[in-house]
Amino acid sequence: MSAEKDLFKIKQAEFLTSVGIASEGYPALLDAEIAIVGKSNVGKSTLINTLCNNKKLAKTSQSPGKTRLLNFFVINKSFYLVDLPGYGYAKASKATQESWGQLVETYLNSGRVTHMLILLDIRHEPTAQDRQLFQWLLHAGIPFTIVATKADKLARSKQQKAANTAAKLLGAPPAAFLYSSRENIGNTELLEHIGRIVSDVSLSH
Ligand SMILES: Nc1nc2c(ncn2[C@@H]2O[C@H](COP(=O)(O)OP(=O)(O)O)[C@@H](O)[C@H]2O)c(=O)[nH]1
Ligand SMILES: [Mg+2]
Repeated sequence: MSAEKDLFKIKQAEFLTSVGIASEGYPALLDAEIAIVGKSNVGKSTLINTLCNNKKLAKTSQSPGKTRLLNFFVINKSFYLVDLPGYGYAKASKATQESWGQLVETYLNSGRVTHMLILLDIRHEPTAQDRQLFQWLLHAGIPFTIVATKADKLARSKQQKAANTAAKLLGAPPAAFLYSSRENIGNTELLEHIGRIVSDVSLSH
């Protein structure tokens, strides 16, 4: 068998449903569920669109803080990518921030999430909210991967060090994937990683 045949590919991606605080429940479980978190505007929706090679799949926004729902995308009819609502939007009201916390904390503790991709902007230190979310994740025992987004904003020679430093400042081991949707950095590596996560879960069932 050629190595190429073994490469993980996203052949099919479709939006299934959104879940908010007032929703009835989550969709039926699939083989795996990979949730994507990070503050507003870090590049969550763009990353999903780049991974799936479909610019219209997840709504991206110039004005941060608009998504208030968990958005479930079915990939290859076998697992979910879940776009979580962002946090840390300065103009959000206290009530909005509380409902965000309730939605996300309940979801993280639901036992559904196989793996989290934690997105950090490669240029910025993690915020207090990034660190709080990371603590929730540790508490819930969810395996995670740190992804440093917008790598194109730094010179190539500085990217990996800045990404690892961001992970370390979050309180995680100092290792992060580099990613840029704009310059196509790290997409192949992240796809491979997702392929491994999904096949590991399938093996353990
Ligand atoms: N330079 C750069 N900008 C990006 C990248 N990914 C996303 N953006 C921009 O960042 C903004 C927020 O992206 P979005 O995916 O909506 O972020 P979300 O709020 O985390 O879902 C948009 O203006 C995107 O065009 C990237 O890799 N490089
Ligand atoms: Mg978004």
